[in-house]
Amino acid sequence: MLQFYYNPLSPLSRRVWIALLEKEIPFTPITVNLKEGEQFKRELLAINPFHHVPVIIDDGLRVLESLAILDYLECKYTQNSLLPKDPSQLAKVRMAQMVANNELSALVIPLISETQDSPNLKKAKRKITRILSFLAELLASNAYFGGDSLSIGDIVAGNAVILVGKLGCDLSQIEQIEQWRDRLMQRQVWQQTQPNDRQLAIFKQTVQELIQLQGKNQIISKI
Ligand SMILES: N[C@@H](CCC(=O)N[C@@H](CS)C(=O)NCC(=O)O)C(=O)O
Repeated sequence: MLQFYYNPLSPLSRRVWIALLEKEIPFTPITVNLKEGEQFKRELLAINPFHHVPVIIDDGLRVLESLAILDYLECKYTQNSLLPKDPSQLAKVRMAQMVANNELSALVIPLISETQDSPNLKKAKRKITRILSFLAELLASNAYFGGDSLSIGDIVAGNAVILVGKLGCDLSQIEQIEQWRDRLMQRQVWQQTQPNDRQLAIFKQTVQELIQLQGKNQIISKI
């Protein structure tokens, strides 16, 4: 059976976790305790030399990098497809995915580390508003980025947007985004995988500790 190395508090693991559950792929979960530094153990470094989760091992194939894993799962397991065939829908799905991955994810750091009156926090929030407006434009009147059904774009962008919402960004400023977030959160898989308040507090504390240890710039790729 497919082995899934992950941590339930890791936002990038959550992308893969959701895809596995949404596609109803049987898997064995293996929790890596990042707080205890388990990712640096010899056996885990053999699986991912960059000491990151998520990683999957499927039929003897090791796949790391969350976006590569999502594409692999979609290609190998055709049920409950997460990618549209229509070119314009596919373009929208990929834009949502890439903008969330390349522009939005890094802004989680200032939301956690900056004080309320900090200019960096204000700047980050302004950029988040710009990103949310762009995502709303992509959604237009559709339920999801690829049309009527959930896609990889919704999984990657949805996780990032839900997280920035929980970290104090006002999602109600854009009605379409708030409704889309609510639509995602009505899905049983999303209710099962999103962190509760206690888990969110632990995640924030872990990020703060990493910032103190390594500095803000170094940890952006690690959350
Ligand atoms: N680009 C990788 C990044 C994975 C990543 O940074 N994972 C974090 C958790 S969300 C991690 O394992 N951090 C532990 C560490 O850096 O030691 C991906 O998308 O899979």
